[in-house]
Amino acid sequence: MFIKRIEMRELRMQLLHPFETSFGVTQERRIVLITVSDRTHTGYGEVTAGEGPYYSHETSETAWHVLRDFIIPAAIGQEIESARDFARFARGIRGHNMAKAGLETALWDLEAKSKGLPLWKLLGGTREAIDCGVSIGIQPTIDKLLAKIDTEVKAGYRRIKIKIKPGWDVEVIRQVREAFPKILLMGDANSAYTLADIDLFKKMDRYNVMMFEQPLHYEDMIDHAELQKHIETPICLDESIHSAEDARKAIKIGACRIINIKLGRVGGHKEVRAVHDVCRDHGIPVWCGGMLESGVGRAHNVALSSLENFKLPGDVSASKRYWVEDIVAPPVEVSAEGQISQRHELGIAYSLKEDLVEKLKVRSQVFST
Ligand code: OSB
Ligand code: MG
Repeated sequence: MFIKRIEMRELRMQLLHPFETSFGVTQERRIVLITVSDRTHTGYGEVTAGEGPYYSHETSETAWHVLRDFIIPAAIGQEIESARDFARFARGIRGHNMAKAGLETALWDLEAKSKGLPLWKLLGGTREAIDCGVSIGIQPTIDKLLAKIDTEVKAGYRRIKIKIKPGWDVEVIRQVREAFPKILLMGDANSAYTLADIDLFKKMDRYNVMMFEQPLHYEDMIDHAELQKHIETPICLDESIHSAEDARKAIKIGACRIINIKLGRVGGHKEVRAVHDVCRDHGIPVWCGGMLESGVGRAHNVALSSLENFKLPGDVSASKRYWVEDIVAPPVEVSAEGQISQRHELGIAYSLKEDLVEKLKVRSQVFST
């Protein structure tokens, strides 16, 4: 593949509903889309960084900078065999995994299209349909949360994740469990607690919660291993895992029993595969996390969720939960049974609505040979 042209576009997209976590509220997304072309085909990728440095240190702006000034200049005009060779263009760049994944994933889409394959097949996936869950943000009242859960359960979603934070935890979990005795329920704290909160986790341990996601510090493994010794509920790591090496270490010390894999956080499809394999080899199930993506990032998430060890429902849900109109056609849809079927078109298998993208675009930059 000859990297002939790369375009970065920043889009502004309004979420249908504000999304609140322990680290803040998101209403407007700044989405950086990457388009890469060789002489024949075009691949698409999405930078999943947030607007502010709250989930991680990266933002849409830092990703723009790192891509524009370091990654893209190293890639443009280069010939590569496979998207696996992307590492060459990021050599020496520490961190900034979401910036890297923006171009890396676009190259995978391009490679799949050049080879005449759907991306999920090129990645080695086997799941024709993936199980979907939803992530529900912190709500103004518990009644509003219960109503949202009811809507999502009726829509067919197979697992409900609620966001928790100090003051929105034990009582919320208790009431949700009382109202929905049978649902697969989990809580995501986005690093809002410390080991001083062990007793609170012991209280939440009673409600048959599927997992607590990233309860402690965003870089920690040691304290998570300690917390796991005191509770039955499995700990799932999100923020702390940036690579297969991180996953290996976390598993080794007992810091988690489940791992959430996010394409941006680990730097692209190649590392997703590596994290997936380490987890599989240790009997640790994984699931695909979400970052309030547009249809492009969502399509990549659908494809990677086809790998065998994605044994638990992910935060990959329908376009219509996020946007009035998604930028891909068709929109990503979830069946009444709570699944998304893999498509058989080439690459990410969803096409980009160019007119809509141009309308949402606030800036762009083209690099070409
Ligand atoms: O921690 O999983 C998270 C969204 C933004 C940042 C972090 C997280 C999330 C979600 C939303 O939980 C998942 C989604 O619906 O895309
Ligand atoms: Mg999370």
